[in-house]
Amino acid sequence: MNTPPIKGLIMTLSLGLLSACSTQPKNSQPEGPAAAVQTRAYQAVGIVKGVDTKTTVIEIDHEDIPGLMPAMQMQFHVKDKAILEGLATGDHVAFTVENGVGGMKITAIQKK
Ligand SMILES: [Cu+2]
Repeated sequence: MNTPPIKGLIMTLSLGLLSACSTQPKNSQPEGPAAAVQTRAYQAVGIVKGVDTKTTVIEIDHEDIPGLMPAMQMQFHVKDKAILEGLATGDHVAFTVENGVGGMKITAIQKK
């Protein structure tokens, strides 16, 4: 009786499949729904160019915001009207801007 070398062949195939499955994913970024709703916050500085407390919009001449945009003068929406209290044109400010679903929003402003 001859034993065909089939057992050895199966062993080899199984080992091959195992090593293929043990490859680790390299990606550490959030994926799927987590990435879709992710909101990033950025710290920025600038000079107030105008405050509109009725529409909760503030215009700021801001410096470069790494990862978000270069220096420019633009209008931002704020998360809450209270954030604009006590601010006036010409104020030097440090602020936090969140970029997420629905666009950018300032969540905090401190006078410098
Ligand atoms: Cu800008």
